[in-house]
Amino acid sequence: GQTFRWDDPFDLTGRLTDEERMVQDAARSYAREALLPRVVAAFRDEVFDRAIMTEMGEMGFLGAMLPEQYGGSEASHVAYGLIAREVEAIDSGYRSAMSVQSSLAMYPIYAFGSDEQKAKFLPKMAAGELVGCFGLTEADGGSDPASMKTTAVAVDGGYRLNGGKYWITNSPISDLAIVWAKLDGNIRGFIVERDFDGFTTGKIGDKLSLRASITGDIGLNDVFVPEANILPGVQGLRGPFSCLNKARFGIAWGAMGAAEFCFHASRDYVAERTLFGRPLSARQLVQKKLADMQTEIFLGFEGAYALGRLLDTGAWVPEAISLMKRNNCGKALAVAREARDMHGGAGITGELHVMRHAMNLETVNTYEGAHDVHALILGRAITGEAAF
Ligand code: TGC
Ligand code: FAD
Repeated sequence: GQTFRWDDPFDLTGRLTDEERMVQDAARSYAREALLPRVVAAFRDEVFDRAIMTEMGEMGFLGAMLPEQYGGSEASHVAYGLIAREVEAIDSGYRSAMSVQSSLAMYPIYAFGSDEQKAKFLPKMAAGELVGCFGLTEADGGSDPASMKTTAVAVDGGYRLNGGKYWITNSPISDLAIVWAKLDGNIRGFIVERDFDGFTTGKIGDKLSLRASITGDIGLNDVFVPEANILPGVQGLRGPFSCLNKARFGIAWGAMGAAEFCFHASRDYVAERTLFGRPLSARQLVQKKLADMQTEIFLGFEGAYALGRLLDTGAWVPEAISLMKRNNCGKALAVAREARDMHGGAGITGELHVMRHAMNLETVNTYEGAHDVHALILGRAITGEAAF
């Protein structure tokens, strides 16, 4: 007969393809051997090591779902999710770097770019040689991107861009930015390259969350973008939202990867910690907390897995992504906070990681559509009334 596996109760591993298992093993080894040893200092010092992009490129993690011609391996959505799970088990900021490159910078070029744009940028981005960022959010209200003020005006040979973006992952280290701007009132995507005049990026400091990820702004002061750099294949909010669909799906896996780390850490900690003559693990209250964590984490993975299979076959809808992004981020944040509590005072230290996960997940619960914004997306689908 089968035995209950506390760390894989629904045999998720057994339902992966051989290829997906290989990707998972590679991502797990890389994350534990290369990322875990540097994360405590990176978070403390608020630095992102640019070399990580090159390493992830070598590992084949960047744009993994794209065809080989563009540096990918036609990995499944589930494989992409598994990479996010393993990387975010170490730090949400490292997963951010991967998601932005794959889903928010490479994907729009792949889905909406010209053949020339794909050939010029994608292989180098897959290798981590070029870093991309995604500029949708502006300072006046991230939840409402339709209200953006950044504009593009058609000029001889191209466009002039004016405006600015705020809260942009990787912008200070990026070689190119996918900038969404209004051209005659219509949202269009532009590939803005580092050396274009009038393009500036500044670092946002003093974050108390996602400190191992670099976040910045984008300034666009009369930036000339040649005709060759507009994304020809899409108009309107469907452009940026198509990228967000992919990234939000990955976050549904990643957030649960962070929660899973916290669950394992808590289980280990309570087994070691003896109080009132017995280990904490022998206490009912503690066991209930572990059971609650396990339940939320593995239900979250099941949902993410089901969604991944739907994405692979094309039978998905954006609302299902909102449901999983919202649920898994909210639940992961609750698990990380509980883990911090179960570690007592030691839970606040950097070396035990759990409080860093909780702090990071505050951002993860907000970006890519805040928790309540996804509730409103679902609410609109349930009732037919838009309540934004
Ligand atoms: P709405 O009327 O709902 O839609 C406008 C047009 O867009 C289409 N659309 C979608 N297409 C594809 N996929 C989706 N998920 C789509 N959602 C909407 C829609 O069909 C429509 O097309 P058309 O042709 O009819 O015009 O637009 P709205 O303005 O009412 O939007 C409402 C709302 C709140 C749902 C939306 O604005 C929203 O999702 N807000 C949240 C913003 C957000 O997620 N920002 C993320 C910024 S990037 C980021 O955070 C990166 S962090 C990365 C990291 O570090 O990991
Ligand atoms: P607001 O939109 O001002 O929301 C504030 C609060 O109001 C939230 O609780 C929200 O749920 C709530 N709210 C909003 N609308 C309603 C409503 N109608 N009814 C009730 N409540 C509502 N953006 C990018 O474009 N690219 C990036 O790479 C990127 N990286 C990021 C990295 C970090 C570290 C962070 C913190 C953010 C990043 N973002 C990025 C921006 C992110 O997507 C936004 O922060 C997010 O969309 C929320 O926007 P906001 O911060 O302006 O909050």
